[in-house]
Amino acid sequence: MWTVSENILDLASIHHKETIFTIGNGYLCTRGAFEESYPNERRATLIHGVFDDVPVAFTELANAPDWLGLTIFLNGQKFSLQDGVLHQYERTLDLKSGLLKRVVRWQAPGGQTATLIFERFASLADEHLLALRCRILPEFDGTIEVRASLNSNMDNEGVLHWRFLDQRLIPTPQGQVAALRVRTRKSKIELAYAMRLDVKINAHQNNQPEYWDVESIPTLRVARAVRVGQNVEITKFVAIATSRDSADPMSLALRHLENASDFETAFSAHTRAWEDEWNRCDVIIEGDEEAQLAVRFSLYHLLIAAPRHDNRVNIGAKTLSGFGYRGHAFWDTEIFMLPFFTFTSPHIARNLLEYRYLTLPAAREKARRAGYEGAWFAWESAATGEEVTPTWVPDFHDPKKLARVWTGDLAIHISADVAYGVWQYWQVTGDDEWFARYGAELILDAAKFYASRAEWDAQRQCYTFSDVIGPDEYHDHVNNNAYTNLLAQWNLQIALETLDWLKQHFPTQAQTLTERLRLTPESLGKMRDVAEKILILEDENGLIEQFEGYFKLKDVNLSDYEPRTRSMHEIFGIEEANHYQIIKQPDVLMLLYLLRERYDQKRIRINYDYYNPRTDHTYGSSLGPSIQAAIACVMGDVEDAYEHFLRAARADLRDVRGNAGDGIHAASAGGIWQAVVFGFAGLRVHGGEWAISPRLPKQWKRLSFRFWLHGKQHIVDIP
Ligand code: IFM
Repeated sequence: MWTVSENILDLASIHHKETIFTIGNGYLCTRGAFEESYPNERRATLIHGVFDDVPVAFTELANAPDWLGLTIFLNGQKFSLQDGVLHQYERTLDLKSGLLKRVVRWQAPGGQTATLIFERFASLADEHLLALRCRILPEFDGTIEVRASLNSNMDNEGVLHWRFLDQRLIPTPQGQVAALRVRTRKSKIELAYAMRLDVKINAHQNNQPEYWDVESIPTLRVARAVRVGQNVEITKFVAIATSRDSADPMSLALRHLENASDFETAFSAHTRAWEDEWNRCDVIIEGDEEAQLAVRFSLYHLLIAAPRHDNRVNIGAKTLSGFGYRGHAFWDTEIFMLPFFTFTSPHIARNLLEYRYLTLPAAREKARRAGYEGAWFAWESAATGEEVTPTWVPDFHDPKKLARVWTGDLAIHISADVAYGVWQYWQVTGDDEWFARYGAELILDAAKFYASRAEWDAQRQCYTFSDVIGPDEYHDHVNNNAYTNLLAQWNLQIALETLDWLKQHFPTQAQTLTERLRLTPESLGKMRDVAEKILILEDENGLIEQFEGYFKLKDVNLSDYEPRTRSMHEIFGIEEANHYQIIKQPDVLMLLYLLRERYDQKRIRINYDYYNPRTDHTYGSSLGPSIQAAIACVMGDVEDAYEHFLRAARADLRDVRGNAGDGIHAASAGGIWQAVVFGFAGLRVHGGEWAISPRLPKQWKRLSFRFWLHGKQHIVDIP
């Protein structure tokens, strides 16, 4: 199963389908909007790092000029699926090659019929290059006209980020090139587009498109007389570069366009690049087509959003496939997506972690402003790492009212999440040089933050973290969230280990960091003290209280609210949900999952049995089900695990929450890989060693995947 397809046109689900059919190459992604426009579409191309922060309050990825536009006329009648008669329709995304194809047999209102085959890809071999081919097979004698445009009048759902700079026609040895330059209004990032149109009739080159100098929409146009049975082939090549890549982005774009000779050659290079990706990353599941497709679909979407040549960007919670969360990165990266990259594509994992390294100044500033030391990373992070979580958003009960978002102020677990990603990368890759150069500083400065943030409770003789929000966002302003306390403790412990290791193996770097981070005997002593005396709310049976007072909240029986189509947050309301034990996503269980080597089966079981029935699995956070599946596997509850796994698998493909139109649920996609590899296959690594303990769903006949450990690739094949 390598294809996601549809054979019925459903313009009512246009946003969902645009997300599903997104193509991309780690530099940019383009949603699966059609070449021709439709009302209400969310046509978008999002390019890594191209953020702008006016006129919005919080920075967002600016919807780049549209490169897809192709307006087609058959005998003067504009091709549109809303008119005429649609005799055949099929759209397929080939996950293996990243090719989006649409086959349409359409009869114009005047009776002229033609088959139109559209194909597009964002080259993985050359990340600046995009290709779109349209083949038209007319069943009439008459004319065909095609207008190919670059449209800079794009907005982010009404918000305009672009200032038009200029456009012109550039003659090149390969033909006329239409060029466009625009710039973001505040961040002043320049984008250069270069477009060429190659036209063939019955395989013969026929290359003289006409240039239309439509302001801000440069267009190349061809109109040809055609006869029944002829084959008209239009290839639109577009190259894009930004001032983030070069001081002269237009020259860069033109060079990349020049390298594109024809569609087939560019496509071969692109498929070879995809072959390499899948050789590293593919997961094979036999006996369960839905699971197989869902896993490949998830990995495809992670791979098209993954920066391969840029460590100044991260992957947003909705990848580059939609406007949701404005392109901001969350803990979703380190805790949900990163393990997939660390185990299969360490070069990508490094970029993602180096992004955090580059945002250390902003994280230090965030901590300093709040009165603390060390690095407190932004809950929502964009170009610089400054906190960009919106403070107010429309209330889902009444969009005319505003609801306060507390995560940017209270979610302190993010620093330990980053440290977790760094540590796991090091354990799995054994990349000591990288760890000494980047990783150690991230871990130590996050630990410094916790040491300074911890409050001494003289009465109980312990350290506490008051007024926080944990992974379960149904409860805010809580004290001593277990996930936060225990992950901070872990962070403090590994920070001390890291410094010892550095002193032994990289003494100069140990010295540099000791000075740079002012790691005095007192501050190290404080780290040790907090790690030893942090408050842990665990009873004698091992049941952990999610936060202080959680067990005193009103209990809830979720089956009393079934059947339902809304989250419990929506049912109870934001304030009221705080008073119940209902949780949005694994919190204590998330902790046990991450630190599972520290907990025995009995302690995990008692917590699993308590928190599992109190979790809003279906409509709570999309981050929950995959992790719930993985932890259910640890329990040996394979049927339960499979049920949770399917919830995650369907999140985007079936649009379970109705918000897939905002973009792919990237954390869920990464969690799906973890559920399969760490859950069903039971992969564990320790040092350079690894082991599996498979617990496959009964219909799975085979599970196979690859991963890298300490520079060596391993293949797991479970029959
Ligand atoms: O990071 C998550 C959070 O855990 C739950 N709400 C959505 C965020 C972005 O995916």
